[in-house]
Amino acid sequence: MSDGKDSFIPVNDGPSGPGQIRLTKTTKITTLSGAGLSAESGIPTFRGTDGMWHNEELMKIATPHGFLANPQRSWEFYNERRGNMAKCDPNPAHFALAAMESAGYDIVNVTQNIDGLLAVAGCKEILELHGSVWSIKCSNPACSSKPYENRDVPIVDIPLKCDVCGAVERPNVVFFEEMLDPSIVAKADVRTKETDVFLIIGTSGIVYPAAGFAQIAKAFGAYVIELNLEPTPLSMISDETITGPCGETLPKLLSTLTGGEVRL
Ligand code: BV8
Repeated sequence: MSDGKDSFIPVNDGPSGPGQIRLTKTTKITTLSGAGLSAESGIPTFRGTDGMWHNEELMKIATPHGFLANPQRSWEFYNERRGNMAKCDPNPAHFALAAMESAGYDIVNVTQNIDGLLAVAGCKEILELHGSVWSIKCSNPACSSKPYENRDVPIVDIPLKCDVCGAVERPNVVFFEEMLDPSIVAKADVRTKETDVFLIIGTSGIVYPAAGFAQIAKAFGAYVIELNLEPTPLSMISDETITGPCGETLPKLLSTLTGGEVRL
């Protein structure tokens, strides 16, 4: 936690709905976002009715062994997602977060999303817990090659092969059963523990260690606000839950909490 009381001003006691605290320029704000942040941009979520992870086969593909067992099939899956994401633009929720940053608020966006839309909207302080679908890396952990950006849609000669060691290349995302990048986790951990206000935006809150950052924020005294279409396991630790599409609710919330300074 930073300097405590004067970093944000509770307007009244007890959760009574949005707009009861005021964000100042010394308030440390951190967001934890999931697929719901990009849903209104046209990117499907994972666990909604037509969600990808309901498809056993796709769930298997997004694991290290699943990828290596069938790199061709895996690349077809990621090519399709890259193709869809390339057609999608940031929505008002992404732009509201970028507007906070450009207005001089101290905000860091921790995201599970791999679509890169926060950066497209203009956010600079971003921690991509699960990597980026636009980054490619060699699948051989012993290889000296470095990840690189590739925005081709589609990537034609799949599966890509590493120029250095010849192994297949893969999307630089965190598959299930894979460790997250420890340097990114460490940055998110330090930030979460000093945060005054923690916004949980559009995540089902069931994937760990990502969802755990909400619990850490709460345990370290942050004021937690969840924005979602429906309750999640993180609702019970939230001081406020705001129901509705975040493309509408987030700009309204940030405008209220900044006394109208940040308005989309
Ligand atoms: C790890 C990148 C240590 C790839 C993703 C058994 C064996 C091994 C591991 C585990 C296990 N059991 C549990 C685990 C841990 C596992 C995990 O948490 N599993 C879950 C499913 C239970 N975690 C891991 O494996 C992590 N690594 O633990 O390493 C380890 C190592 C070895 C062995 C054991 C442990 C790695 C997790 C990262 C996986 N990678 N994606 C890719 O995308 O292709 S996960 C995937 O889920 C995405 O990253 C996604 O972001 C993430 C979370 O989902 P959400 O973003 O929340 O999306 P979802 O659809 O679920 O929800 C959307 C929400 O938005 C909903 O609530 C909806 O209501 C809301 N919404 C929709 N529209 C809107 C909205 N809200 C507001 N406005 C709207 N318009």
